[in-house]
Amino acid sequence: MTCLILIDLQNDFMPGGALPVPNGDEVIAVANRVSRKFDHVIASKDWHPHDHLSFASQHQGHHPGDVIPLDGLEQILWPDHCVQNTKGADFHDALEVGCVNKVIQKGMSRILDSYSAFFDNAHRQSTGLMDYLSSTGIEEVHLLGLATDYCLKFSALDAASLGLRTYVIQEGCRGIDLSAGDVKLAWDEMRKVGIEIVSEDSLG
Ligand code: VGL
Ligand code: ZN
Repeated sequence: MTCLILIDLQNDFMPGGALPVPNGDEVIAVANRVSRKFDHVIASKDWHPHDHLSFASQHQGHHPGDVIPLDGLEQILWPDHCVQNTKGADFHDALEVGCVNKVIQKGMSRILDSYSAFFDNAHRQSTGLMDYLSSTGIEEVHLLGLATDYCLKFSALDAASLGLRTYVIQEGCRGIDLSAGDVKLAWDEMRKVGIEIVSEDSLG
């Protein structure tokens, strides 16, 4: 069974959103074209409470981009984004959600961020995605989405370390590059652990 995982194709990560990924909207057309080629499509949603502690607004004197210790981990502070049940947390309007078989929410625990669609950043809690894949008989995943250097990368790294054959569809990803070079490093990190970076054209 072939499976595509769409990472965080939500309004707040699009140009004009709260945490815009440059050209993030360009991947929607890729997602729509590619979704038809897979047996099974899963979409993740960053899904934060309004007072999530990854938000700079929750920490007096801090600004987006600052890094603080949070519950034993280094946390990058972000603008408020993807608050549960807001327009910013909705999928982009042009995403063909009819193709999506399953939605996975992440980042609900106030104190812990969750870049990966599999586990929170401390690897304490699973989102249920791996159980879902196992019970559906899925052993191989293709991923695309936002952002290359955060949620996409950590989802792909977890997929590979869980023993799934993992492919990332290059044209379907855009990154933030908070520090110049982050996106390139993310691609290198993924390749190093055996993740295959593929182009849309190579899909059957
Ligand atoms: C993301 C930063 C904060 C992402 C989510 O989807 O890549 N990045 N929350
Ligand atoms: Zn987030």
